[in-house]
Amino acid sequence: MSFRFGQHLIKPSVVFLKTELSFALVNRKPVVPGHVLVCPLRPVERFRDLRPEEVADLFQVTQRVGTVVERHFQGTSLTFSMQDGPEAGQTVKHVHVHILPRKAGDFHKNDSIYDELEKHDKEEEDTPASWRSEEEMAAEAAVLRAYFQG
Ligand code: AMW
Repeated sequence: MSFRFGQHLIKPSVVFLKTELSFALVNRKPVVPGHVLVCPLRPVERFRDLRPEEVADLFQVTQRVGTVVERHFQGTSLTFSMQDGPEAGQTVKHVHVHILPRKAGDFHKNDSIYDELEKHDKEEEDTPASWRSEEEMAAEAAVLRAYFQG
């Protein structure tokens, strides 16, 4: 079985957490190490389309995943971001929260991370050659999955 992420079919090997209403996957093109995504299982386009229980689950998963990726990738802070609609930079028409571990000095200007987020998956920049291999993504997902087991 695979997961739907907008127009993409996501293999279970790159998903590291699934709850009743949400799932978390590793990014094929992380802006920083540990840049992951949390999505509702139901493939709706906009945040306003979510039901209250989906919002609650999405944010609970976001909180749990943020804690894990900050620790695992030796961050000291987190950037959470949601691009909700095309004018906000959304490219995949399925609600998702970006979680990005942050460290001192990771960007020359702190808010440059938003410029990077805006352009990293735009057409000219987002060629298959710039994506990580499935093996690398599955290996990262396996390590993260272990934090949520037992
Ligand atoms: W958006 O610009 O819609 O806020 O963000 C889409 C995100 O999804 C980007 O970070 C992009 O790299 C990531 N992405 C797109 N397709 C896939 C995929 N098949 N597997 C993993 N990550 C993906």
